[in-house]
Amino acid sequence: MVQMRAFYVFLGAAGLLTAAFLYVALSTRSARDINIQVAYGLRKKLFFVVLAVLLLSMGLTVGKTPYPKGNELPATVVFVVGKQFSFALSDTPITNDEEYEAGTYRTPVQVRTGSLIEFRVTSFDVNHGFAVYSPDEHLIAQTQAMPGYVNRLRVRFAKPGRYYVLCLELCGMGHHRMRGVFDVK
Ligand SMILES: [Cu+2]
Repeated sequence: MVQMRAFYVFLGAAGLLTAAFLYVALSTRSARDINIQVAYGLRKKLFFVVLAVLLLSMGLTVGKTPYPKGNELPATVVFVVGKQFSFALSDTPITNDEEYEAGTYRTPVQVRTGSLIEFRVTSFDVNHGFAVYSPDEHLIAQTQAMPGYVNRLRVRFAKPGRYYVLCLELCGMGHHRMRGVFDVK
């Protein structure tokens, strides 16, 4: 399970941090003279080590950011509005309560497998969490649904099926039953 793996990584990292604190606490119990030249030399070395690590991780991850693909046009745009306590999804813009109701009760929006889908997500009342779950109940993607803002979430779905949208932001008494639905064909 991903959660258990994350928990073990956390335990390992917390253990290392605790060991480092213990080492520093025990090794500095009694005062001793410090050679300033050596300390500055060490600081310089540490600076270059950190710089190398940062540059390396940037080089390895920069290609995976969404920015180089920003010019690609989505095949389908899905308009999403969150409102206590449901999500309305539609292939036409939702600008008022009437369109919101229509988007809530319509037959689920259909999108195509493998094509680039852009969700334009906003809210009519408070902040909601727009979280997309696959048919086998895995969290695929998420963004915030915020009043006054439109957040764009681009997703490519590999598997067809019925996908659910759940709210991941505690937004009120009916938060637990807040959901939306769409189909990937
Ligand atoms: Cu909620």
